Amino acid sequence: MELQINKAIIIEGMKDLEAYSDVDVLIAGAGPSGLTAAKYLAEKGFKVLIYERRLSFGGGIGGGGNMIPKIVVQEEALPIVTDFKIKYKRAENGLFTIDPAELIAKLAAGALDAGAKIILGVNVDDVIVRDNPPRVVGVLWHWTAIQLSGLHVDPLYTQCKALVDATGHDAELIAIAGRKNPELGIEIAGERSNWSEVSERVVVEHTGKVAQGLYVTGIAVCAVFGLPRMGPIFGGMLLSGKKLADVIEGDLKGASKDKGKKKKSK
Ligand code: 48F
Repeated sequence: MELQINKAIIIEGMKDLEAYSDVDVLIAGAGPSGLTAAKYLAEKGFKVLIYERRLSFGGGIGGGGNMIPKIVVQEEALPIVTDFKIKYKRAENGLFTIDPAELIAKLAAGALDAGAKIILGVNVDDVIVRDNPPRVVGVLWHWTAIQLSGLHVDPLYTQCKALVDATGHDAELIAIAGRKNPELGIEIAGERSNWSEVSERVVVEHTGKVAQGLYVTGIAVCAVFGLPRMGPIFGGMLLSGKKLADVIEGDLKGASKDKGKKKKSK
């Protein structure tokens, strides 16, 4: 039996790694924004992969508000909450509360049911770039266990048409891409102190493309554009993920139309 267990895991696991080494959209981070973007992108027919550093989903959801087990969303986010079949309860001043455990489970189930793939325990370390025009075309990744060990092990690659930084407060992938590749023209402004009402609006407005092939969603948007943070209100994270799916759809469909035109004119 042991050999059959081995064989099943190795063959099927390697098949997955090979099949997902080239995707339409690669999302770094399975927090609320990454999971939401993944569901809507997969529903639009794109091949979507999430790499998540931890062995669990949800990013900052699980801690609720300072470990009190509730998070908050506002009315504008309820259509998304309903799409994921998440239960909510009305609170005061146009706010609604949600159980963090339910939010984590249903965001992940929604992304997976829509066809997105999630691989846990993967740390996205760096980006692959090309010039003319300067653009991001993929990532370098390690198993998190290797990264934590400090061993000098070379990474592997995943190629993508769109790379999404959904890594949270530090926008760490965009920071690395910008620092190592000045030609991408990325400047990280740094997250500002809390102003929930403003932040929930501007985080969605600024969600989108940062450089050719590189996109940002979620709280990472605040670090990139110098916007205030918002605390344990999550509507903006969901709305940011959904908006990003529309932005990427427009860009990728536009790019494939341009390719079609070039082929015809040859
Ligand atoms: O931090 P996180 O939840 O980001 P988010 O989707 O949501 C932010 C809120 O949780 C909260 C807030 C607003 O309500 O202020 O903080 O923007 O999830 C980010 C996920 O990315 C993973 C990390 O483990 C977490 O699950 N992650 C971070 N860096 C990497 C990564 C990396 N380099 N490679 C892979 N995963």
